[in-house]
Amino acid sequence: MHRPDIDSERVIRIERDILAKNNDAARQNRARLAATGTLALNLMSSPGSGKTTLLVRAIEDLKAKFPISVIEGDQQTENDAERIRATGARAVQINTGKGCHLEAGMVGAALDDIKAEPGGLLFIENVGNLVCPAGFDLGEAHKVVVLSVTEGEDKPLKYPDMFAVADLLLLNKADLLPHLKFDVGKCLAAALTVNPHLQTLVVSAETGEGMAAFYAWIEARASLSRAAAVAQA
Ligand SMILES: Nc1nc2c(ncn2[C@@H]2O[C@H](COP(=O)(O)OP(=O)(O)OP(=O)(O)O)[C@@H](O)[C@H]2O)c(=O)[nH]1
Ligand SMILES: [Mg+2]
Ligand SMILES: [Zn+2]
Repeated sequence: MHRPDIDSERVIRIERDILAKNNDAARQNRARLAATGTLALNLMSSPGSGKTTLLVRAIEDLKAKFPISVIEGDQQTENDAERIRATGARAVQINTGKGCHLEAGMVGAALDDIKAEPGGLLFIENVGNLVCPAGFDLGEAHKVVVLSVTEGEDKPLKYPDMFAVADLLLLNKADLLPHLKFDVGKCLAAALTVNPHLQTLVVSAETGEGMAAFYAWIEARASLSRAAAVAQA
């Protein structure tokens, strides 16, 4: 909100209403996902950190074990959904137009289209943006932030909100480290300064380095989601 003609109290009221509406929709999504024992992960990063590349590889490696669906968020184009569909997974593309993040209501509408199979994985790829997606609960089980080594090790300090709300950091493009002055330890320390509970994995979506640990992380949480749905039924 940068309109000088709207007074600041009104801006705060509008923001509060938007977030309250979002939180209601997120609660509904979370209940739906819990009923089917679906593990939903919300992937967030700056544009180009490698979210879709990570998803394509993860789907290829996990599709024998889980039914997998993907909700793709971008301002424009169907490109990422097409990359996902090439793996055989179901994908719904949401175009946000001028919007710069996904909201829970959009995810709820996409869930109607997807009809996720019970006990599966749902990956939500948020709009490439390291700032405001952090503020919107989509009903996911976990938020995963992707940062690539070409972006600079101080990003967690500059954009702390995203790292504060995430449960897992995937530090991607590790294959490029030999070509860069990038201190992995310093970057992870910055992330942990912002969020001491953040779990961190160093990966390459290009070579597959480190991905087994990500899959183990997913599988552990997917079995908890399945067990909770069985207990609830
Ligand atoms: N070297 C290297 N390149 C990568 C890796 N992961 C992704 N890339 C490249 O980074 C570029 C962007 O990757 P995408 O997967 O499209 O990134 P994204 O985060 O989905 O981008 P948006 O959806 O536009 O926000 C592509 O050229 C990928 O090939 C990696 O691990 N190593
Ligand atoms: Mg993408
Ligand atoms: Zn936004």
